Amino acid sequence: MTDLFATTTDAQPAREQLGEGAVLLRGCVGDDEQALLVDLRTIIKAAPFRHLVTPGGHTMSVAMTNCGRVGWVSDARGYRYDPVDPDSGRNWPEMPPSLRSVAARAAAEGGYENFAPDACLINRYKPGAKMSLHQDKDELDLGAPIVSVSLGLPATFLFGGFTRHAPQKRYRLTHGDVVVWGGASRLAYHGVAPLPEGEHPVMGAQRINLTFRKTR
Ligand code: MD3
Ligand code: FE
Repeated sequence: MTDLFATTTDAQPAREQLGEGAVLLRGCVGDDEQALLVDLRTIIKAAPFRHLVTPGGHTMSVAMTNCGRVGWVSDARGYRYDPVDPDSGRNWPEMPPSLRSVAARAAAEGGYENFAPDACLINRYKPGAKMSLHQDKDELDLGAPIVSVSLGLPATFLFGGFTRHAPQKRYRLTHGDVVVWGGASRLAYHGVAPLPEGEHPVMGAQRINLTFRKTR
């Protein structure tokens, strides 16, 4: 029945197909949020966020760290997955069960049973930070999806095609949203628009994005 007292438009659906093999699971973090945030804090203490430099010499506006067997790094030599954090000389922090289970649960809901990521790239956006249009193709197993978890301030995600100049669709990703990027979408160009100013009740003035990857 129509709600005569409704003051807002309908909530977004819990599940939305963004493209072939790409599914947005809104609020999929759910009850795992508290444990995930506690473990995230521990990871960030052991491997603090840093601004990587691209092979072209540009410092990224997004700050990054990693957990898992390997982490994504960028420097003058190029992009690669490396078991060692170059800032500490130690291995990256392990991927805790709280993170692993959110990724596995989302992957399964997206149609990928037994998703076993060995890397989790953690991106931190402060207002103004953005991620330019790119493809993720440094992973050897392109048959596995990438699972992304959004926390904190909402961002506009740009979802393009298979060439840099294909038209882009825009999606708003908010706290607790998870996207499973598999199939044909795995090699789509994508990026994030500059993060607007704001204050999130749980995360403060930032957005943190986790991307779970199977690199080999
Ligand atoms: C679509 N991160 O770390 S997550 C990245 O919000 C990255 O920090 C963005 O792009 C962020 O590489 C977007 C969503 C995402 C991640 C990987 C994808 C979308 C993707 C791989 C293929 C297609
Ligand atoms: Fe990406």
